[in-house]
Amino acid sequence: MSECGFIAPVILAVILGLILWPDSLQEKIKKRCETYLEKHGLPSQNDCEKIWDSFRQAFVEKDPCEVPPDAYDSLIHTVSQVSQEPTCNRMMFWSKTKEKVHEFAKKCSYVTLEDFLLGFLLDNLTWCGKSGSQETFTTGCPSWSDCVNNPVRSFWIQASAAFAASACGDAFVMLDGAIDMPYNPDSTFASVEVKHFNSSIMKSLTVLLVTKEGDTKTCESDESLKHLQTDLGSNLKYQCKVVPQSQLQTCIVD
Ligand code: JS2
Repeated sequence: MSECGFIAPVILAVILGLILWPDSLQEKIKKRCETYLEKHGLPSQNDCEKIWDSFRQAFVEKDPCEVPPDAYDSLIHTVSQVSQEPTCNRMMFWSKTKEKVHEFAKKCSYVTLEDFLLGFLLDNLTWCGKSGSQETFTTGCPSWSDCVNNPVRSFWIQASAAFAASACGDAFVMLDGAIDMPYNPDSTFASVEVKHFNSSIMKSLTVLLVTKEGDTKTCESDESLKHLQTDLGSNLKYQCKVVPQSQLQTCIVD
């Protein structure tokens, strides 16, 4: 086969790939935005464009280690104008239980941050910008621990704070009963969310301590949960229930 005969199909494949596969960050986020609004029966108009612009301005043209959490305040405000579902008594936090909590929340009609538009848009994505560049990048970005004010870490801190501050009625948190410290002071749940609970709208927090066969940890025996109770203070009612992992599918956590 002549060289031309070989190159043409490759070029065609690349072009098709670019058209059929939304690989740019902007396309991914706009697609997620439209999917969410449609699923929740919300009018999209040009809201997804506004959301993209608010998101982009938080980190584009900035050193990827100089993006503080409040850089996302405009995005959080824009998203709150577009989609604000009252979900009192169904909000669920988590720590070290991401897969389990999302399966449980979906089956048992709870809502996590990732079920809200704000978390749904960016769950499992990586992004950053660069000084002096208008581009957005999804590779070569600082990891969670490379520097404190990186775009991804700052987003989840600010989004988690906003989610926690909006928690109303009875809220829940799924913690892992199989690890040494289910309530880890360095976790986002402990260091951000618990600190932003608002007892003027939130009444209680119930821990669902998920255990596997043979786990001996109980709500009463775990030292870290005593620290959670202290951190909650006296204005929020605290409850804790051991939930065998095998029971999660039944949605019965009483
Ligand atoms: C989601 C990400 C990503 O209550 C939960 C959520 O609201 C979350 O925002 O913060 C809590 C979980 O964080 P924590 O307690 O540090 O538990 P973990 O299992 O160590 O989760 C680490 C990831 C939390 C922040 N985060 N959240 N979707 O794509 C995502 N990426 C990161 N880094």
